[in-house]
Amino acid sequence: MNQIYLFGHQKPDTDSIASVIGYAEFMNRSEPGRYVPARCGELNPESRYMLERFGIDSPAFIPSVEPRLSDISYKPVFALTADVPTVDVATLMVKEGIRNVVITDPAGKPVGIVGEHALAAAYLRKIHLAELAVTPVPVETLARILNADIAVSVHAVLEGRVYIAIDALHVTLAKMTAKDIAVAGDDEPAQLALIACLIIAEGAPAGERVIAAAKKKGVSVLTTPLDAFGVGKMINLSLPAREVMELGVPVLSLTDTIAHARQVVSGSKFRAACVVGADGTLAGVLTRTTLLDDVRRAVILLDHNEASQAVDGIGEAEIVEIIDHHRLSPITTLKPVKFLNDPVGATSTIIAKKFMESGLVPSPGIAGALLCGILSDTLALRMSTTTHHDRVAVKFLSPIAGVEPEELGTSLLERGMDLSGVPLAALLARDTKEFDLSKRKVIIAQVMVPSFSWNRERSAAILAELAALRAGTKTDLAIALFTSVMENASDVYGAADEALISEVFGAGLPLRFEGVMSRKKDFLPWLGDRLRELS
Ligand SMILES: [Mn+2]
Repeated sequence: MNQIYLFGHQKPDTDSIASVIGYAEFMNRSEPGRYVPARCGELNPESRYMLERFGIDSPAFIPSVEPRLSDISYKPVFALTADVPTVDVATLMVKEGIRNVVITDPAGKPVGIVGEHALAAAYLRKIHLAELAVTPVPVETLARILNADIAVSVHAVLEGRVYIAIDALHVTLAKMTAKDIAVAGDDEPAQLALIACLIIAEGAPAGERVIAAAKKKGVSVLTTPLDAFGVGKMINLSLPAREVMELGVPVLSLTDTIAHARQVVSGSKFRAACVVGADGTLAGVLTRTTLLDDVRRAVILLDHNEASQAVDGIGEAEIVEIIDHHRLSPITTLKPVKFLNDPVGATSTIIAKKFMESGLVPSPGIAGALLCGILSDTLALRMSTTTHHDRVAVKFLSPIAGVEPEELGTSLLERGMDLSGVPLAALLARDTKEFDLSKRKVIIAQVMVPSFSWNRERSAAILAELAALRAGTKTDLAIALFTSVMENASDVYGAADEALISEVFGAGLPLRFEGVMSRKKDFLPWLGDRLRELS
């Protein structure tokens, strides 16, 4: 089951995050776990508040939907460790019909690769006929390779040159050291003389005298049905994979893009690459065949339909659905796509409608999130974009979430306005404009507040800050508007000569200005008129 990722737009707002979470829950009711809520930007303070308040996990941060190696499904991996005899590697290759076996360290991290080419090259390069030898090999392993019985077991591991006793006995004996291995046939005097480590070939038995002598001298004895040539050949194949494997096979990470992997694989002499997980262990082997598939991530876009607002890599993704409430400037798609655009106040309203229409009830946390999405996008149902559907959705969601929409709206706007923890001076400096009005220098700051109680609780501090601002900027009049969208009004604060304040405002500050929301359209013309009358 391929997963489908749900994304809001870049720099996601609360409606984006809420609708992604809400729609993922809605869709997962019928296909649990298939729909993954995601985001391609940082959470804003309002969205963080929403997730915290309703105990919801943040959507996964996925900055790009460009296909990655993790989007490919890999065939089972055939890997062996470096100490495994090459004959086992070759057997695995034949049995499974594969061209390459990855060699890993004991922790499972790839260290090399054994392929047909490596085998051929290694045996041409490494095997010197004059010097048949075993690298350290457990006696059991050697016996298994030679299909041999262990008649006397003294050594755990064998290591040394291998001599086939075809010379005159004294010549062979002259060459051998105590650790070397002799291969003899059915010739008891030779068997007895050659004792160092003995392999009796051609199915000849190990006689009692030989066994007794071997035990006395501390020598291992193996008997095998193979002839001397077969023993020599198989001893060659007992080389551990480490001696044969090729190094330098490219290693890619599951997080690498497929585009990058294509370059690496086609540029490598192996025409393959090992793919490893975050812990460096082998996750799969990538070949040119694996890369032929057209891999695309399936995505659903919410709260936007423009490519410029979408997650990076959208051009290489498969869009399966779009749900939005904005103007149309849609992305072009390769396949037919479900597309629902409804000009309601929030995408979260559309998702809430889906729950209502299907008779499903969202969990309390999801209901709370959708409520946040609607209240955030409609400024608590006060924006002109608010529709009947938004109000119905709020009525549906509030009791499920167990919250009062008024209280939630105010709390959200407060977070959205990001007033908490910001010093007053910084808040006043965020949005200031300077004007020359009838030869007076005026500076006007504007701060959006969730409710007037926010500024009324801080009136003395605000007036003090404005006095400092006026001194610092050498202006005649420093004004701050604290505007509440909820109340469609502004509280006006100011610092100037007392006489000027009372002449302009006719009273002490702060003063409530009903209907004044815009500094440019509502307040500035009024102030300009007052100052002109005074001059
Ligand atoms: Mn929206």
